[in-house]
Amino acid sequence: MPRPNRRAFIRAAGVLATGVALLAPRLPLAQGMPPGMAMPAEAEARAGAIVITQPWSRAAMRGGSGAAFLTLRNTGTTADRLLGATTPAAGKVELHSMVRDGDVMRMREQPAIDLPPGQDVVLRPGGLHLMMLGLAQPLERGATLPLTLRFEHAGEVTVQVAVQAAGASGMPAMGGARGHMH
Ligand SMILES: [Cu+2]
Repeated sequence: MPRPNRRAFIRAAGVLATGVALLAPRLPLAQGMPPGMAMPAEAEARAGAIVITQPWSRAAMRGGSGAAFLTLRNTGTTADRLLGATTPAAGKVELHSMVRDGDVMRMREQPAIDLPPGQDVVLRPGGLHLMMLGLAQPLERGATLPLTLRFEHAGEVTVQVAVQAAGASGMPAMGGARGHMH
């Protein structure tokens, strides 16, 4: 009877595909980013051993909330932590993670984001992000807003967050390898 075998094979292939899909988001950013990516000079900032790249957000309405995303690379040999952030564009900024609750993903505030030495920590849609609550102004596509990050050891640094379209899933140049974003 070839049928049950075939079914088992399809099931195994499905499990494998799910495994790959789960692993893919954990790849270091450098592997997911096409070479020659256009990046404004101010898009990379540094605080001590922490290098911050690709700060971006999505268009959002005044009074609402918005999420900011970026990559934190700890180039040092000791652990650090992101403790918080502030921006004049919002009343409050919280550190959020996404946790599965049954069939839905929910945001959960956390006190800090761990930055292990020698590693990239990527804040992105569906994962860790900086939640800007009570936007004092609308976030308009093409605009930038200052965001000051506070680290336990590296101190503070202000980055310029580039506002993308409301439904953006990344910086526009990332579309090169993953499909058109505009
Ligand atoms: Cu959130």
